[in-house]
Amino acid sequence: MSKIALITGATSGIGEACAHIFAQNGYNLILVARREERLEKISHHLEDKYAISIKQIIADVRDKSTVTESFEALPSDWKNVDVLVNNAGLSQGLEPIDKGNTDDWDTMIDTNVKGLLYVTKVVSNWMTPNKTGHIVNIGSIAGLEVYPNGNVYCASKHAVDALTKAMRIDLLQHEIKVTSINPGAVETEFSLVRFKGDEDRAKKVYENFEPLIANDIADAIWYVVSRPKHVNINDMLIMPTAQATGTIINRK
Ligand code: NDP
Ligand code: 8X3
Repeated sequence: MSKIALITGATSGIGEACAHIFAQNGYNLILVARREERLEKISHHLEDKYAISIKQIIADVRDKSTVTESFEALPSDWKNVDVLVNNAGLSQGLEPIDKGNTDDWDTMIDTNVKGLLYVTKVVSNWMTPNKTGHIVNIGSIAGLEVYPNGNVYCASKHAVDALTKAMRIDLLQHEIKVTSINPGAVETEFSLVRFKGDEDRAKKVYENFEPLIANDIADAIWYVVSRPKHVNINDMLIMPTAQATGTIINRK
């Protein structure tokens, strides 16, 4: 029986790259995101290319009942999830705290923190009776330091860091591994989403230095999940060579 990975936010960037690398390594996949057409296209491509099976779940991770109902509706053999990649997440805006948009704050906290919790609640309950499983949370350099105007996004990723540590403690008795992967600048749709479709502003974020690409992170995630059972990588901070901190970048 092939192993199963459940990946949230699989329609773009890091989540999509993870779907590829797990598929390439023979995993069956449960892919979660909101954009149905994209998810379908990616799923069909991977099923054809790697002869694996995929279940698609169109869900907004912020919606607790949708997450619970759509996940629990999976056939029981699909609930033997070996790896959960809690990747769905986003930033909205880059403003000082007094100028921030409170709807953006809700979106970031509801997605990055509460969505991750709703998904983890369901999937960890599938893992515990099996006494095996690996939860990989996508944090950020923004979860380890705070940068100007990053306020609420940084707070949400600091929460992910705290939850990763908490999960590792609470799930220890169930032999479930928990890892956080904390990337620096990765060129994905992240900045386009942060700046609400402003392509010029998004492009500038990655100008004049070589950022990471989604596959760099997927590669690290694959390394982490493919260690022997007795080895857990607690966390990993992965930066572009040209980036020293959240804001110090060696641009040419
Ligand atoms: P992308 O914008 O390219 O991908 C984000 C993914 O998350 C999309 O597939 C999107 O799918 C999904 N998503 C967003 N909101 C929801 C939601 N409410 N419900 C379900 N799925 C959702 O960005 P990245 O790949 O860069 O981001 C992935 C993760 O990596 C995020 O947690 C981000 O914070 C983190 N990260 C990114 C860094 C970077 O520099 N890019 C650096 C450090 C961390 P859809 O819209 O179809 O729902
Ligand atoms: C994304 C990286 O530094 O742009 O988490 O916030 S950063």
